[in-house]
Amino acid sequence: MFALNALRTAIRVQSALSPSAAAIRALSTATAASAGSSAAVPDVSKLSFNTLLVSKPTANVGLVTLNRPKALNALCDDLMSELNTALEHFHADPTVGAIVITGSERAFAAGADIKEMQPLTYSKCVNTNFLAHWTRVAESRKPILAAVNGFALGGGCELAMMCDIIYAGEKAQFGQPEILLGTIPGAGGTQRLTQAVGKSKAMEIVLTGDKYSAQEMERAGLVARVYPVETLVEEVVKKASKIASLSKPVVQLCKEAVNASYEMTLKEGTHFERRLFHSTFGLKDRAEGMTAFVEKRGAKFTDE
Ligand code: CO8
Repeated sequence: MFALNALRTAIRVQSALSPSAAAIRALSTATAASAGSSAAVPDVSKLSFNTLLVSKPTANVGLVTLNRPKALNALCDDLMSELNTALEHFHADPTVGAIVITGSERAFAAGADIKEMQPLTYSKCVNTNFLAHWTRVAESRKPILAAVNGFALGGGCELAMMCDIIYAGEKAQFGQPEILLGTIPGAGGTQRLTQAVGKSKAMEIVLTGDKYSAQEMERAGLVARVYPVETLVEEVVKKASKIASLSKPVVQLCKEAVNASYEMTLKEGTHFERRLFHSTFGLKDRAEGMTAFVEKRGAKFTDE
């Protein structure tokens, strides 16, 4: 069992600088170091954030823990900017093959920060293109797994849906309550949710603003698997570590092919899939995987 809490505490570095600035500075230093020498790996312990904890619970997994406990991890602009920075860090780290995003046992995230949004006007939203930089998670090349305990509401549910796989603790609650606030979902709650659970269920969720259990959302197809609350993060890190141990280019192609199903017709999608499948025959890892099977041994992938 991972000593996650001890690890999180140990890697949190307090800084007198503005945490975002400190994080960005540390990231640029780490990235520059890694560009200078292919052996240099950006050091996660150099990052410090206001609203997140970051760590590497295994050598090949990056873990981001949303950390605004008093606000139930409400997604403020600062948190989303820091999340982008943390993701950039893990993308720059070649040893990381998969990323896990989690929150606390009480809340994954209770939505976008309503107190921050309350004074916004239409012109401000349009002029600043509000939420435009909140979708970085969905653009990740590396697989991202959500480990959801507690509330995943509004933007919290949308953030989970931007991830590639959603795992839930058995007391997790999902919902899109924006309608109760006189607004509508703004980061995929009407789109990704409908793709995941179908029109009728998605309509019920967004039109009532009700909360739904992890078990119901697993049955509906939103959640891949439900775990006990206390072991959720550990189990998800194990899944992420397994994915990260496979061929990175093949994992990436696989993810790209699944995501293409959102955008393409069946004919286009299966054609795209077949072409990507053909392309794996240009990889050493494809030769190694099949040879290892024939020789009855474990495959040793080199990401080539
Ligand atoms: N924003 C800001 N603060 C919040 C939020 C939030 N979304 N949710 C909870 N908090 C704060 C509360 O204000 C409270 O703070 P304080 O103690 O200072 O008053 C603290 O967290 C604890 O909350 P409660 O006392 O309400 O705790 P309860 O256990 O009684 O209730 C609930 C928990 C049910 C989660 C309740 O807090 C709640 O209903 N929260 C709001 C949920 C919601 O409506 N979410 C949707 C927000 S709109 C949105 O997400 C738009 C998405 C846009 C795109 C986002 C892209 C990623």
